[in-house]
Amino acid sequence: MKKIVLVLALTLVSSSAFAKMPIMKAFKTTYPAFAGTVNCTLCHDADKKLNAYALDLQAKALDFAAIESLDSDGDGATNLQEITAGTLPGDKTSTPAAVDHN
Ligand SMILES: [Ca+2]
Repeated sequence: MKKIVLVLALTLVSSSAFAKMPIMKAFKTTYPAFAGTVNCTLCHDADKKLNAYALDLQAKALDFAAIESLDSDGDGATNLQEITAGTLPGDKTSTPAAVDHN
């Protein structure tokens, strides 16, 4: 029974990691100047669910350019403004200083 649980756990971890890699690689290819700033929080919230940016990206078949002008998280900055500022386009608490409402 332990072997089955271990195999299932490894399979879930592996498939989850593989699911992330193409998006991370595509982001780094699309925005090479900002490749060093990307991590899992680009597309996932604290509960590891897809955030608003990821859902918009998914709706546009992973076409980053198609959602650059959107404000996925509704914080007043476009997704492209967030990417170039190094903030998170799917997290409304992460906002470029120029549009920081706090
Ligand atoms: Ca944001």
